[in-house]
Amino acid sequence: HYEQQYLDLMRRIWREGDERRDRTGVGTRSVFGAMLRFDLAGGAMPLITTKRVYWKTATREMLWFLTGDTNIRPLVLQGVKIWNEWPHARYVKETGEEIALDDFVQRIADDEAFAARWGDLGPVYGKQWVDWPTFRYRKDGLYEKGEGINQVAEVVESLKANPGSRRHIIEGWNVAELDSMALPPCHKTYQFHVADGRLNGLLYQRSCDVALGLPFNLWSAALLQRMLADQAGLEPGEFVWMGGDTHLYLNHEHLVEEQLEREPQGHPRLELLRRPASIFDYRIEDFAVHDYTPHGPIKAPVAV
Ligand code: DHF
Ligand code: TMP
Repeated sequence: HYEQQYLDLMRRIWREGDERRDRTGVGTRSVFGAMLRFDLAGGAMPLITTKRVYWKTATREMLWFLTGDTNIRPLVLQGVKIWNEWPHARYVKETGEEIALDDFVQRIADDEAFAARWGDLGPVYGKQWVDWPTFRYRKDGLYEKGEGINQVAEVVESLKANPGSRRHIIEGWNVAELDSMALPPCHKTYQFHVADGRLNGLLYQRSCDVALGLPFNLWSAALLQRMLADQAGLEPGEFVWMGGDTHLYLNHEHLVEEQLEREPQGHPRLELLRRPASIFDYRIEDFAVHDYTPHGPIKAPVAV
């Protein structure tokens, strides 16, 4: 079963990973350099079945990236909670006001001006993907703001016009802007490759929370690959995931133990119900998952 790779990685990190303090203070066990490979032929997806993964939440996040937005308010209004902790932590730190997470999120939903001031994550994925800032050097030695670069649109074009290219890349790691981001990008580089009418994809993730982040990241990367294939008139090929610092948080022990007891079940498939005019026009209703009968959810705290 395709998911065995994920479970093997989890087991290996828990048994053999280097135990260390990390930025969050929670502590991790970590290995460096890991690879997973999945065949997406026939609509297969690397969706984890040994716990319930909220693929619609991850899909809404991907659609939000493609809008170029970096404010959590549109996610909050759809009930997507996965980015709430970071603006909340910044608010508490900068104002000294000890507001509870739920109350903060309610204010983001209710108060547009408050959300504009406090809901933004900085120039994270969405901004870099569809509006990578450019600056032109002028004769007088100053820089002038240029047009932003839409990397996603350019990849769709290059897949169609020049499929054999080795430059189909979407990059999130804008070195000059890292310190303005709530979190520097984890899933930072996507590369695509066309062979035999099939679209292959590769994600390089510099830092990976295997228990909470990775199930979302696998789904989302394969989803992006499917949308690109759909837009470029290609069949889905292979998806390769590569991790740098690949870790488990020490407070995820209960999850690791529970999940490694479970057996993968079934082979979920993703169906795209409609082909919109561009990659920026997909809606949540356009995605249907078949044959997903996962084990129950396993709750675990996210390290902020
Ligand atoms: N920080 C850390 N430490 N780990 C992460 O995985 C992470 N991911 C981020 C931002 N910062 C991060 C963005 N993605 C969850 C999943 C993905 C995600 C953030 C959080 C999460 O908490 N998942 C839970 C609940 C899902 C839900 O409530 O919808 C899960 O059980 O999958
Ligand atoms: P770091 O910036 O210190 O590496 O911390 C980021 C943490 O968030 C790390 O545990 C990896 C995790 N993460 C994912 O695994 N996937 C994601 O998509 C995101 C945004 C974060």
